Amino acid sequence: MPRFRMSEIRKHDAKSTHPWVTHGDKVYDITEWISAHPGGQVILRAAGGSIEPYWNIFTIHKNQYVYDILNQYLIGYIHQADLVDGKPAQETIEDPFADDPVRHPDLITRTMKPRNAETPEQALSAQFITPNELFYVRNHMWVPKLTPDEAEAHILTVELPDGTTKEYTLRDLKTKFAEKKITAVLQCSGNRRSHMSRGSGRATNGLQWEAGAISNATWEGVLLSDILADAGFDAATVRNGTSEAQHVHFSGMEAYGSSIPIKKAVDPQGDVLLAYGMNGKPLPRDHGYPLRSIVPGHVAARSVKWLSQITLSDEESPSQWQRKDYKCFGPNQTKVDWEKAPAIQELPVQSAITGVKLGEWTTPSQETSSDSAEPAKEVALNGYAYSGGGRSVIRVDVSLDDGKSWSQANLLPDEESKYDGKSWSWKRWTFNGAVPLEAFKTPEDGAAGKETDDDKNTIRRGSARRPANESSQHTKSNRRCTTVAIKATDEVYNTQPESHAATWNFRGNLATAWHRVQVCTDC
Ligand code: MTE
Ligand code: MO
Repeated sequence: MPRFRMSEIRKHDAKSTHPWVTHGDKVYDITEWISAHPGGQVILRAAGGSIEPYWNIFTIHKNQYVYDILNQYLIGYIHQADLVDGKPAQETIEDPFADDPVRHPDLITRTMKPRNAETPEQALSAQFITPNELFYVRNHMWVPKLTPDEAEAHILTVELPDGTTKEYTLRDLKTKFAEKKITAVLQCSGNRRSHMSRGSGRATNGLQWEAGAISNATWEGVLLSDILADAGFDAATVRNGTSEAQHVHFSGMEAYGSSIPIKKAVDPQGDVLLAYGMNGKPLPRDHGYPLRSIVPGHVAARSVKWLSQITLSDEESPSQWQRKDYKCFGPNQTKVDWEKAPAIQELPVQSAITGVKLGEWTTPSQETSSDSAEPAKEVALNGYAYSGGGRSVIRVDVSLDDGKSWSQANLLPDEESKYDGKSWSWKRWTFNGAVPLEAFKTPEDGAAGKETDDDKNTIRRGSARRPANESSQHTKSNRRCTTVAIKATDEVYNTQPESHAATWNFRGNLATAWHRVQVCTDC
């Protein structure tokens, strides 16, 4: 069989009429395979070079039957001159993430390739609208790159159940349909997963997010229901039960995909957008430039970035992110039947503490103090609360003694963002209170050793001086802690579970137990 120089292989890229890929020192002509490839055109991303870095991302390919398929297309080998120890030289293998955009340094990086980063705590409750550059990033693969011209000409294909298709360029969407703005939260199903792992003492699979895999933005775009109607889909068939289509699939340019029920897509109060703008600017590349779906009230996995295809179908999306991920099981179930659990769509009620500040010791005044009157430590808390399905949060409860007694936080009067009675945004809350001295326990009392969600967020403030009237016994061990806890309730009175152990699932999805943070002070 012939041997090919790398310079020749490079010419058989995605634009060539005969795309090639390499694996090891073998060269394959994949022209015939593209139309049959289950992942579609995405295989072209590897054309002109090695397929291996992609298989490291889509590990499903590391399978004998995949090698067998590829072997049918073998046309030769890489030239000896381009091999080092029988393998292609490292620098000839392209990094799929080489084109990823530069990210704001304040984002908290969980993984670089693919890029996953959470919004820093200060930014979570500082503003109602998360700035674009601090909005959390959750990518399964690389970030597609389009020039502004390519973006305007970017084509969205809509396929109806009978197989007919209609194409829209981004320009069509922007100029031929009414623009709609929706302010909505996106929350990853893995938000607070690390709290579930620590709080339950059981490891979970997945990115160990803290409380920052959630953000709120104003999205500009067109209503999905308008586009479906234009493409020839009759929404009345959904209402009268004769619709063949039961699901709307969204496919991204890098092969990510998922789906939502057709009911949500055509619900006049559903507000599903095909968005090209974010907070008044074009979508940033990390967030789906030039087009993404925004499914308010649903898990963010359904808000598909770099959107290129919409398919109406009687079945859910066949993608692994629809069928083999983003589902929950019982705490005892570790070998699971994926088919049996529904895909997560609407989100449950969630809340988190994103800031803790300890203030001064306050001493009760002479008149009000009784014999037992004790000094207390001022504490200021803030955070967010959110519920899925458009259900607004009606109350946030705060406990300064780990759940024994509760008070209510103050919900900030942010823009209501109610759309036909639906609330798609988070609510920010603040709380000012005082922790009585007796609630602070020395670590020996057990408080500091107890599992809280936020061991690493433990607040240590040594600034406060010991109250003058405190007895000398406190001088020996001076670090004292208490656990503050919060929970939110939404408009249908759903609330958060007390323990992560009770909702633990091996994938660590939907970690919504009370957020508990240990607050320590040097008395
Ligand atoms: N869409 C594409 N095309 N690729 C992806 O990896 N990740 C999904 C969703 N849409 C993803 C995607 C997941 S799991 C989440 S949580 C959100 O995008 C994150 O959106 P963001 O990065 O804009 O915050
Ligand atoms: Mo996610």
